[in-house]
Amino acid sequence: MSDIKVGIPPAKLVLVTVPTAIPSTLGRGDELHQSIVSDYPALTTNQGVIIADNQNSLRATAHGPTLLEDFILREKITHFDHERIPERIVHARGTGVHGFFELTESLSQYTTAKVLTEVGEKTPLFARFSTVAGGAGSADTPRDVRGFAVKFYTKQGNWDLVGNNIPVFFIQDALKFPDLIHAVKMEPDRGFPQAATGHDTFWDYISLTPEAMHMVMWIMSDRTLPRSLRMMEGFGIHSFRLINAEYESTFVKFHWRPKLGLQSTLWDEAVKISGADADFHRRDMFEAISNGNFPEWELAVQLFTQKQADSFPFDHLDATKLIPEEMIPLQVIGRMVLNRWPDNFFAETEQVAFCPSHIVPGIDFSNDPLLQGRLFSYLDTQLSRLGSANFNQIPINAPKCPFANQQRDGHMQMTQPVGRVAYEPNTLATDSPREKIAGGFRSAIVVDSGEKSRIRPESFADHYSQARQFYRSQTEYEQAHIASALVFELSKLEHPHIRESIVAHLRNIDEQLAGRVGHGLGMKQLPEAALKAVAIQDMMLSPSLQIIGKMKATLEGRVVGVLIMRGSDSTHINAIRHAIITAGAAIKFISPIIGEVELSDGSLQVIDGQLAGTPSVIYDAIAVILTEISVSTLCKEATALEFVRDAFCHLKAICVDEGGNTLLQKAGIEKTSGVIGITALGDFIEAAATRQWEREASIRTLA
Ligand code: HDE
Repeated sequence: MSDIKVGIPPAKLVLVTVPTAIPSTLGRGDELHQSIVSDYPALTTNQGVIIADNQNSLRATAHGPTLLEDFILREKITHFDHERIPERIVHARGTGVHGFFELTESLSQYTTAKVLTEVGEKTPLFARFSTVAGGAGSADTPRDVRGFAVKFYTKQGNWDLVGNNIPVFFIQDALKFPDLIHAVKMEPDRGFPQAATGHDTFWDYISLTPEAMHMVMWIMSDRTLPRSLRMMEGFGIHSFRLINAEYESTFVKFHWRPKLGLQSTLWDEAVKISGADADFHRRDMFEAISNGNFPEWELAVQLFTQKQADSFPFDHLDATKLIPEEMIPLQVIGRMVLNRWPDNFFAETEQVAFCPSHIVPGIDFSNDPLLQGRLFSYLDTQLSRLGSANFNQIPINAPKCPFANQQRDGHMQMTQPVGRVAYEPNTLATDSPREKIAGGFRSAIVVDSGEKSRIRPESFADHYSQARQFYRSQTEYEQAHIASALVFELSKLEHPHIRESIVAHLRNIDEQLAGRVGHGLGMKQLPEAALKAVAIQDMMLSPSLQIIGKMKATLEGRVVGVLIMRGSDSTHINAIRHAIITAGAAIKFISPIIGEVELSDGSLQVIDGQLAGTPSVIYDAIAVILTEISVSTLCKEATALEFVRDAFCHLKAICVDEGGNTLLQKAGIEKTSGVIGITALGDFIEAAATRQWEREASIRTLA
């Protein structure tokens, strides 16, 4: 007999005794495994039968065929074969988190929905953030809209606010949605591109859909390149209605505003992040929650009456339009805190079923034709995705308030109702559920008249005014990014006529923008401006549409990467660590070799990332603390030079000591603004809280 230590999870690591001589006739090949698991709960089949051997299937002889009789093998493989469910046709890649909503201002004047009237009440919720175009296994950081869906488990039933991180949408009518999505997803004959808009079918469709022009401005802006899911806004997009106790209705638009402020990456940075860490956003959220840095958003509303809506220079029922904050101010009514990572990704994040039709008494829909179509689509898609009308019984989807009705049976029915009555009304079961007026859901009283027809109102015909307002409201840096993004995307097209058609639309938005893009695409002459149905309005500028204007000058929630090597100055490192942590950020140490690095005072610093595997794109700012000896080695490492070059080109603050400065010089980086010596740590922290926008013109040709 001999003692053998085996590799199993640390919590259960045990020393076990196994016989050295095992009868060769057993021939199992897993005697070690057998002996160590004896202390664990028994492994069983789905019928509860204890499995004696989970490593070998039942064979006719040692070298013979496997027997069909092996019910254990068949049950296990069959279950495995059916483990995947259809991924969402859109928003397939997502990250879900549990949390709560706390109301801080009551809207009781406007609604009977308790979630919006009971101040201090904490309503549990589940939020799922997603990209739109890519499959479930695609990367987190393509240029794409982000889904922002929240399921509130209120005392009056589940309320799903299924929004995006952009306040407008591509189309005005639900009938167009399948075409839009077919155009943006990978092209059906070739099966690519995955999660990208830079291809012919997308822009072909867009070129024929002028109503998409406002959304095009948003998706070509850095809004589609969020730095973190924790640093983006969310919007319910459509107008909804709030209904009060007197059945009076008020229109409402919902907005989520991140506590950490808005922040995006640059395009080159996002592209490189995709390669460095395809799970960048999911990991960022996971780490924030695990470290107790719970992300938080304010919930704000824009409330307005029909009379006010009639005075808007656009139609609020048109989902390609927003109501500028300067026109109807935002009222903050509560906060959402995300504080618990799901136990099981599939059971919760994958199986959660959001439906805009899930609303509670006191909230109602508007006649926005896009919203009306969504009310059908989501329930329908859950039936195909989750396979049964009983998807509401899956724990993540079940209301947390009592629910009871006479709906019965169906695939995967989990409940076992008793008694002979399965209908309402009845006289036979006095305790069976009945309809109830008090507290029951009532629709808003809306009077509509007109002819039934396939028609869009004339008030939906202005496709360019808000696109212009958005573009002109941006800072010069953001305008340049929009122009560059259009050049990049359109340069990918095989068909020049599609490029021209888009530039023809841009001429209606802003001549200067059209000129920049046309020039970037090598057009000798700009095409005629696209036809427009109505005159374009010059609307008042709205600075609240910027990202830069809404960025918070803070390092809170950010991460600083510090490149060190053996002998790096411990005084510098301690000072920088203290400054970063005091500023509310996390610090990560990077070195060419993983493990521990001995610093100048002999202390050991644990390394979080190996240089080649953790490039500077995944940090918000960097520091480089090196000795003259170590820097001479690093100057020959392309990854080290890229580490500092990328940080510089992505407009990040860089802190260096003398050794670090030598690396910068080798990489051709001048000590300009935002490149700061270790003695001016206060300046570094201040610079790291933002990006060095003025640096950009010196390192990139802005279209
Ligand atoms: Fe969706 N959308 N959508 N959508 N959508 C889906 O439902 C659809 C639209 C949004 O994390 C699908 O469960 C139609 C606008 C989010 O699970 C599907 C139309 C907005 C999510 C569907 C729209 C959204 C979805 C696919 C035009 C912002 C992910 C899987 C009428 C307000 C939710 C699913 C999650 C998902 C249909 C337009 C947001 C097929 C028909 C506008 C955040 O039902």
